[in-house]
Amino acid sequence: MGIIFGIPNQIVMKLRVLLADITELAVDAIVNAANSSLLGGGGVDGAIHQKGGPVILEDCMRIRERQGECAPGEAVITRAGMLPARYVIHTVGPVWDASRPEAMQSLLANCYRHSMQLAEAYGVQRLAFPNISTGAYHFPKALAAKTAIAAVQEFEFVGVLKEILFVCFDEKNFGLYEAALSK
Ligand code: AR6
Repeated sequence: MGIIFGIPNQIVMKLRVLLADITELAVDAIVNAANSSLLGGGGVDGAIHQKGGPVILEDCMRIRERQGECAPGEAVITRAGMLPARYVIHTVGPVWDASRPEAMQSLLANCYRHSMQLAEAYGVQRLAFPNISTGAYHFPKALAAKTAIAAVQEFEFVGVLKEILFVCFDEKNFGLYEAALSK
């Protein structure tokens, strides 16, 4: 299920919008809306660690030993444990600050960009994103959808990624993505 949209000048890239639980998708990689600690939390982060099992946390701890915390806008990759996906790309969205909307958009766009860069470096063809920062981090949903779609449409793909899925968990986000991509 879902709706397929093409990016006009990149005919091989498909964008899909789904209303689904991202932990159930058998894609090459799913993206986690993590926090800087990389040690897990609630929302989609909690669901990914819970269903994927301890392997994900083990890999996150190794990354922390190597590089410390993950800054907002950055991304790291781990195995996916018991999840049907092959990898989990953990990115840290910005905590919404209404006094700095442009900085917020730029950080959120970086989450998408850095996740796609990492995905291509690992040979990922199908990548699924949740609606990063629109839960506990309170980024306004309409602005987040616009920012996410622009980041994907403007990304210079090297040719590895074939399909990007925007996985929505609520009707409001699903409607926003559908409307934005139908234009
Ligand atoms: N599948 C797809 N989307 C989901 C799922 C799921 N299983 N569960 C929730 N969502 P949030 P944030 C949606 O709060 O705003 C965590 O505690 C949810 O409806 O998960 O980036 C982290 O550890 C919303 O649209 O992430 C951080 O501390 C979207 O995922 C903090 O929350 C993001 O909501 C990150 O906050």
